[in-house]
Amino acid sequence: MDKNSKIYVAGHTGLVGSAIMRCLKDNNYHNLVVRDLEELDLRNQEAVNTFFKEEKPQYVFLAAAKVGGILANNTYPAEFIYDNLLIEANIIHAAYQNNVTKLLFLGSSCIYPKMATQPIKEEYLLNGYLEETNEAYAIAKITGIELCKFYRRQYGCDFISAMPTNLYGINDNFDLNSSHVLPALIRKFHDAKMQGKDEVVIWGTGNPMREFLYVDDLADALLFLMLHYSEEIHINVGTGEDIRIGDLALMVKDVVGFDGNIVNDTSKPDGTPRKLLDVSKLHALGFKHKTSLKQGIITVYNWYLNKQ
Ligand code: GFB
Repeated sequence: MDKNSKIYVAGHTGLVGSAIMRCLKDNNYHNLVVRDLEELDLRNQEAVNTFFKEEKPQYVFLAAAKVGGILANNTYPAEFIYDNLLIEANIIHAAYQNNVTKLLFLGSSCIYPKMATQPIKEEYLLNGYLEETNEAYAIAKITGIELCKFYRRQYGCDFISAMPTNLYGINDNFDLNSSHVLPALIRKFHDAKMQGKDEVVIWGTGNPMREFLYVDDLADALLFLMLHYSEEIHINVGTGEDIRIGDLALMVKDVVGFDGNIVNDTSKPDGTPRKLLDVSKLHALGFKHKTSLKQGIITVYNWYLNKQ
């Protein structure tokens, strides 16, 4: 991929897609192709085919997806599986038909079995049952990985898959019903501070462990993989460190400057107990994340404050 290559970023307004756009621009890739949701419905096969035929992108970052936190995944499983299957199948097939040089598909750490040995190696895919709260999303994402694998095997396409851990960053979704835990905590502690409340409710027991990667570090990793990785097996992208949700809440509380109590709502699900990725493969290739969790939360909170 050179600086003039025509690059399509699918999902360019989302958390991940917008970080990829920043990263590509910062690295002087200027021939970028994007389409807003209203212009191109990626679930529509004909529309996707027409777009690829007209634009003929050489490289594709497939960051478009229907995503959400634990409650959204659990509440709308049909939408999560249907939308994601269509988006992936349409883009990957069109990329094959239009001779895309290389495509990078984005999955998620929830593709691994609920009780996977920790830290989770790439090879553990499909060796156990999935976590129920995000099974629909996981099945769709596993299908995306398999599509890349089989299009590589049968047609020789250079399609690769990256599995990011839980992500956070600017342009995240802060809606309390559909967001992931980190933006939800930022908003909850901020609102409680502003409204002078004396407690903040967090979901579940606070005991699950999660690994968090700052989205601009992910984008750097994706560019690195686009340039240097070309294998059939997907590759994990994370920090290799995790934290208890209860301790994450304390960290966000501290950054926001809220001095009340934290209360647990155990009627809400915990989800998978732990999903720490084994990132030794990525590290061996020469990539390591830069942003500490505390620094990342400070950056996102400042961005959130400016947006208010
Ligand atoms: O980030 P989150 O929604 O996703 O939740 P998952 C992580 C943990 O934080 C769970 C707890 O144990 C939640 O119960 N939590 C505590 C909260 N307070 C809150 C809150 O206010 N909001 C939210 N959202 N959680 C998702 C999957 O799982 O992770 C997706 O459903 C995807 O498919 C994504 O893989 C990365 O890590 O549990």
